[in-house]
Amino acid sequence: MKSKILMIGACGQIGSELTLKLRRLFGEENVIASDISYSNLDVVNSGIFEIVDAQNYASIKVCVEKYKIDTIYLMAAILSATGEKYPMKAWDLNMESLFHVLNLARAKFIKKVFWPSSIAVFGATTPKEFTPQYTIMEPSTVYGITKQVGERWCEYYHKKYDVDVRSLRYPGIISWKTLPGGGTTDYAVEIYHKAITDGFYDCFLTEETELPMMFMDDAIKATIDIMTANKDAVKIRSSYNLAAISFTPKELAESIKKHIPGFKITYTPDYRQDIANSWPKSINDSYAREDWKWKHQFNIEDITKEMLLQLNKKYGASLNKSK
Ligand code: AKB
Repeated sequence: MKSKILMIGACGQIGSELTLKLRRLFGEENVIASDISYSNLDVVNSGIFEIVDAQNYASIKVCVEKYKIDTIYLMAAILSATGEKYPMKAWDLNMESLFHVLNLARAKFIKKVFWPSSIAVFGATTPKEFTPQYTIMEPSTVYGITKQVGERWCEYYHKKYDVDVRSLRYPGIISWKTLPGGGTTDYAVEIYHKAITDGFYDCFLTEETELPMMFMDDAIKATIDIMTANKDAVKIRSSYNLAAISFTPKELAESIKKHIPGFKITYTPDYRQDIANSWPKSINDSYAREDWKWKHQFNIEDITKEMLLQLNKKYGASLNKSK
């Protein structure tokens, strides 16, 4: 029997692409998308969609029972930059939603959970280069604190209640379909949009701020790989380090200039600089590579080529439409 999946936060940056991919793989009738509003029409119109409030246990449970869900991907979250503006909101959403889903699994309403963690679990005292899986973790953002605490709870529910919860520490994710919202790594998406629409980008991080990044296709692949791996292969039940590439805003701008020679970039660091300064520059993800054979595909040049190609089509199409 095919698994019945509920995506919570299906209109967001990762949730939307994950929903569409899972629908292609497992059939649209087996992937129920949900969010607090109808904010992504591709997701809403490509299968079953329900309004679900991730902070309301009953709202999730009704949906689980209605569709006989056995697997939940919990993609709703407030990210690092927004979390610093609304700390209590970030704490409440990120923690309450996780407890609701873990408790549904503990009570055996569902069998499997995916919950995303982040490089934000690391902090200023963590070794910055090739950050190991097990190391000092003193996150300085509310978002990072929720992710670190969440990891501890995931491992606890796995050990104490045999909950099959799987998790990845995502780096910054680069995609062209849906915009990210409220993160520190968002510059690496905005830059491509601005390169096409304005030929210019004012970056909110300094030119030498190196951060771990990944193309969306790789992030989706990693997520589906860990969720379809044999239970025994998933040895880490807090969250796996996950890596692809690392670069600075200057290096990213250089790769864009190869395609748009006139592209200009300036740097006006804001409050997000402190967040970025506290995060690793690069990640050692050898456990993921060993345990469930993770391998990334896209390097910076591949990403730039694909982003510019797809966004050119997108903006070309919308310009034509407005004519
Ligand atoms: C953010 O910048 O907050 C996120 C993340 C790295 O988790 N993209």
